[in-house]
Amino acid sequence: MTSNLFVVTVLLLLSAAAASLPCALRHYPTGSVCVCNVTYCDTLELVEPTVAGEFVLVSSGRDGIRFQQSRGRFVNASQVDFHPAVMRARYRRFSRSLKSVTVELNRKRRFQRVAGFGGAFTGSVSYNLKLLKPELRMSIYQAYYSKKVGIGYSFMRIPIGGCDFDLKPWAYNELPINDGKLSNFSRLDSRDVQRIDQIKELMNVTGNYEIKIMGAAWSPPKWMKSNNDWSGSSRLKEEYYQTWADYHVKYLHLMKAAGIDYWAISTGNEPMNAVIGFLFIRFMSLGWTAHSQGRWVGAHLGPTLRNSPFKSVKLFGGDDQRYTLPWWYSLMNEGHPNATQYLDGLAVHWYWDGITPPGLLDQAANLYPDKLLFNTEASLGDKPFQTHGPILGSWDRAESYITYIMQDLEHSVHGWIDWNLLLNEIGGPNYAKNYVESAVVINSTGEELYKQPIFYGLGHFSRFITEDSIRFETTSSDSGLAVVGFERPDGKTTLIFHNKRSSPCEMTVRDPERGTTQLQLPPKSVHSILYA
Ligand SMILES: *[C@@H]1O[C@H](CO)[C@@H](O)[C@H](O)[C@H]1NC(C)=O
Ligand SMILES: *[C@@H]1O[C@H](CO)[C@@H](O)[C@H](O)[C@H]1NC(C)=O
Ligand SMILES: *[C@@H]1O[C@H](CO)[C@@H](O)[C@H](O)[C@H]1NC(C)=O
Ligand SMILES: *[C@@H]1O[C@H](CO)[C@@H](O)[C@H](O)[C@H]1NC(C)=O
Ligand SMILES: *[C@@H]1O[C@H](CO)[C@@H](O)[C@H](O)[C@H]1NC(C)=O
Ligand SMILES: CC(=O)N[C@H]1CO[C@H](CO)[C@@H](O)[C@@H]1O
Repeated sequence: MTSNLFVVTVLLLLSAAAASLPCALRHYPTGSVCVCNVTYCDTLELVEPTVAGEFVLVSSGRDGIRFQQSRGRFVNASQVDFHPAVMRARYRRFSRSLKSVTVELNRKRRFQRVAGFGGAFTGSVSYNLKLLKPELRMSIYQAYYSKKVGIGYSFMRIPIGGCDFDLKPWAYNELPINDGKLSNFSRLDSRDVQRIDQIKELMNVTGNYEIKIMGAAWSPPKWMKSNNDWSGSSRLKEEYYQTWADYHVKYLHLMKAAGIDYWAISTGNEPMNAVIGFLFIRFMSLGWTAHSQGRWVGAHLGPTLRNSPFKSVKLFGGDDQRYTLPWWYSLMNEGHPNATQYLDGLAVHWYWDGITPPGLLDQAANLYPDKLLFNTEASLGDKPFQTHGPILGSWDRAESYITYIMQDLEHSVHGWIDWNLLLNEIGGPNYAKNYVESAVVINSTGEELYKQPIFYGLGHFSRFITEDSIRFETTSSDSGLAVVGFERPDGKTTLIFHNKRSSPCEMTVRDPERGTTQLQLPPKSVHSILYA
């Protein structure tokens, strides 16, 4: 299970200079995880290349490597610094199965500017963190949000009130009922207070005080809804349209007073759940048609937010599946001509991406070129025929993430936010038993954390594609090797490669500005290369 497959052909095979702590790999029948305990947790520490053409390569794969580093240098093809004979000797072991692939860069063809990556801090995440030994809590904060030793997340999604990842459904001002003035929404819930303490601890420990927080409500208190219930088919009662807008601004006020500033809110999580999904979705939801949500946003939420002290908080629409693109937004405007004008961004969820064409993302981006396009939720094990909850060490699940993150990046997406940062062994807690996978799993004893392959898959993007990186065109000569490329604001280039094959491949990268390099990629592996 060591990294034997991995050779850089460009001579300069320096020892990994950075003092990353390696993964403490543990094998389960279903795969391999990296174990963190109170005294140990692996890190990703990089010495970034500074000399033109020098690179650091970070690799993870099915066979057990995790963020393994090597270094090398691009050479000009004309210089022929590397000789095919040398390579052949090194690669003798693979000579029969080696597939040659060429990757070409075209920096002149440029696409979207990436904002960043993140995860969701649900009630269950907060609950799980509370179970952990303090040292492990610090490790998980670092693992996700440190830009020095972790995967450098910069976004965080937080439910406004409850969601399904909680011990029970909840909202503010559940009592008194029919209280249009929200007279009892004057303080935060104790669950918020706990979460705020944890977020402050996270910021303190990681030194990352710039985290951009996005809020989303799942459901108002039951009395605002047509069915007076948490789940099932529902709509917002017309007489509470303004109350529901005020509720959002009250929440922003109370969070600000507690020291947490929001970067954005959405118009509400998955509005279709309580319109078409209520037969199988058992957790708190509020149903909207696009038309009525347009009326609410155009006449209530939009003006209320823009006339409040939180006028610069961004507003994201949709927050639902890809198949709602782009028709949801045009129907919103039929509900109110100003509806989409209030939106700064379009939020989309991953769950049906497998059967919905990614071209819908580009259509939405073309129709609304000034709006941010974010994936705001994804988690595996949601379908009835799948294993719910974590599969420890599943590389297939990491590959699924890698595939869909790349697909989104190739189709106009600016930001990518994962679902729960941390779940327990069964993928919860979740009062609706809607258990799913998570990139990091806790042992409920609080003594260990398991970093799943998904965590590394995410990190290959989030750590390297820094804020304001611009995607440029890349092509691969083989469909088994996927690649995306970015020019970062610090002038460095990063490429992420995914060898989907069950065999190694020999890859030649041609960058017209830096030259050529050859790398060998193990079977089923993902790589980030960063060069000056
Ligand atoms: C913690 O993990 C490290 C590295 O795997 C190991 O050496 C150590 O024994 C572990 N400690 C405990 C208490 O399990
Ligand atoms: C206000 O809400 C709290 C729960 O947060 C509840 O205990 C209390 O009874 C409510 N007050 C009124 C007047 O309904
Ligand atoms: C931040 O950490 C320092 C020690 O590293 C501690 O003294 C301080 O109380 C912490 N602040 C918060 C808000 O947690
Ligand atoms: C739409 O917004 C404009 C200002 O941008 C305002 O003048 C107009 O009245 C609004 N339309 C409606 C129907 O509210
Ligand atoms: C969690 O820890 C307990 C106690 O050490 C152990 O028996 C159990 O196997 C651990 N769970 C996993 C998934 O390793
Ligand atoms: C590493 C190296 O020598 N790179 C050079 C390759 O050639 C291009 C253009 O011909 C130069 O710009 C690079 O500096």
